[in-house]
Order: sequence, then structure tokens, then C-alpha cells
Amino acid sequence: MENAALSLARGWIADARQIFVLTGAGISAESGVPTFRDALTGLWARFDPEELATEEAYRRQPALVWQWYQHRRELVSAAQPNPAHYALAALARQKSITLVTQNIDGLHQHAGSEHVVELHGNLFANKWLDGCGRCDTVPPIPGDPPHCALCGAMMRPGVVWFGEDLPRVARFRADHAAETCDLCLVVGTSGLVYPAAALPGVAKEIGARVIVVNTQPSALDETADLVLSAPAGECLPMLWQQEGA
Ligand code: BV8
Repeated sequence: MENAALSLARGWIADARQIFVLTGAGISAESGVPTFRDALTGLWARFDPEELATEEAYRRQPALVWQWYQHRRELVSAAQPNPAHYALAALARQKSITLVTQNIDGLHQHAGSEHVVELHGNLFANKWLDGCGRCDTVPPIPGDPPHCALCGAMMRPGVVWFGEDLPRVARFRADHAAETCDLCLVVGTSGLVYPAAALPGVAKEIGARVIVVNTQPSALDETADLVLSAPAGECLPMLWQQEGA
């Protein structure tokens, strides 16, 4: 990646007062976590993720969908943050940033980022489908998925499925970050999933500069003022001072 683009990006980041960061599955790729659309390697290759990540699929085939999430929990539990995650944690110690992620893997938090806005929930959280409101007061009946011992409701992953609204507070914080930033840094997202994908456009509309970091062209490239075509783990540590470096 040529130095001119890097120096331009470094200057914009240094001058920024309020940075809105939006990350997607690509920032965890170098941690060995498959991106959303290739999370279905091997056994899962025959399913469309947008088919599995829905309440309808869960009601139709609870064991299959639950096992898909258990499989992804195993993958993510073995993963470590990579230099891109650590770089963003370091940036927050130098600049005022809001880190908004579409990822559910928790790797930003493991790298030391605080107040992470998880737009699509968290892979390790669970909740109840049609629960009675007291399901958490007694140990669940084990199974794929576990059931409530009081009302028989199915446990479900605490993630946002397609067709489900984003968590209200997370949505509010992400919208506010996009509407008040002067720099938007987009890392490792195809820009295909809404409403998250609309956020960089909001930042652009209010006059912020937009930098996209991605190994491939993305749907957000036309919104970007600058596109850095590089792996996030290599690129981000070059854009600002890493402590102790
Ligand atoms: C909703 C959790 C409505 C589950 C996920 C317009 C407006 C609003 C909604 C819609 C709309 N149009 C369509 C919709 C519906 C839908 C949608 O967007 N569909 C798409 C497919 C067209 N949106 C929804 O359903 C959302 N809900 O709108 O509700 C509503 C309104 C009112 C009331 C009720 C309902 C909910 C969307 C959330 C779905 N859940 N995840 C789970 O994970 O199982 S989204 C899921 O996909 C992941 O979270 C992930 O974030 C996302 C995929 O996006 P990416 O993160 O970008 O990942 P991807 O693999 O696509 O790309 C990776 C990128 O990284 C690539 O570009 C690659 O080149 C790059 N990369 C790879 N390696 C590297 C790299 N980059 C840098 N370095 C590297 N090393």
C-alpha cells in the first residue's frame, strides 16, 4: 500500500476530534475467525448463513441452528485478538473514539477496548424464545437447545438475527457516533448488512471524512474519501502511535 495514502490517513486521524469506528467480520479474520459469509466452511457449507441466522430458521430447526452457534462459540473461544484489535484499543487511549462493531465475537473487549457498541449482540450471551420471564431463576434443562424448566421455552443465542431490530441503546449510541464524528474509520466490513452499513453514509453527510480499510473492494468504497486496501492487522498499527512501540 503506497505511503501517500498512509500519510494522508495518519494526518486525518491525528487531526480528528471525534472518531467513529465501525468494524465488521474482516477485523477478526486474522484472528482465525471466519468472516460471516465463510463461517459456513465444511459441515456448514451447504447452508446460507442468512437462512440460519433468523428466528424462523430457529423455530423450524432449533437443534441445527443451536449447534451452528455452539460450533461458532468453539471457533471464537480458541481465537485471540490480533494487532488490529489491539491498535484500536491503543487509539482509544490517545483520541476520543466510539467503537461500534457488527461482530459478535467479543475480541475488541479481549484486546482492552471499553464501551464497545455491539450492534448485533454477543455470541456468548443467551436469552429465551417466548420465555416466561422467570426462566433464569432455575437451572435450564440441558439439551440442544436447553429449555426452561418452568415453562419449556427454548434458550436462544443473544445475537440479532436478520429481520430483528438492533438493540435500542446500541442503535442510539451508533447513530449518535455517526452524527457527531469528524472522522469515520470503517474496518473489515462488506457493507452489505443494514442498518449498520448506512452509518458511514450518515457520517459523510454531516461532513466527516471516511476511511475504509479492507482487503477487497466493498459496498462502502464509494462513500470513502480514502480506501486502504490492506489487511487490518497490518494496516491499523501503521496509522497511529502504538504504546511502547
Ligand atoms: C433489521 C448476528 C428491521 C447473527 C448479523 C435496509 C434497512 C434495514 C434493514 C434491511 C435493509 N435492507 C435489508 C435489510 C434486512 C437485513 C439486511 O441488511 N440484509 C442484508 C443481507 C441485505 N438487516 C436486518 O435484518 C437487520 N435488522 O433491519 O431489522 C427491523 C426494523 C424494525 C423492526 C424490526 C425489524 C439485522 C441485521 C443483523 C443480522 N445479524 N449477525 C450472526 O452472526 O449469526 S449480521 C452478520 O452479517 C454479521 O454480524 C456480520 O456483521 C454481517 C456481515 O457483515 P460483515 O461484518 O461485513 O462480514 P462479511 O463477511 O460480509 O465481510 C467481511 C469483510 O471483511 C469483507 O469485505 C472482506 O473483504 C473483509 N476482510 C476479510 N479479511 C480482512 C478484511 N478486511 C480487512 N482485513 C482483513 N484481514
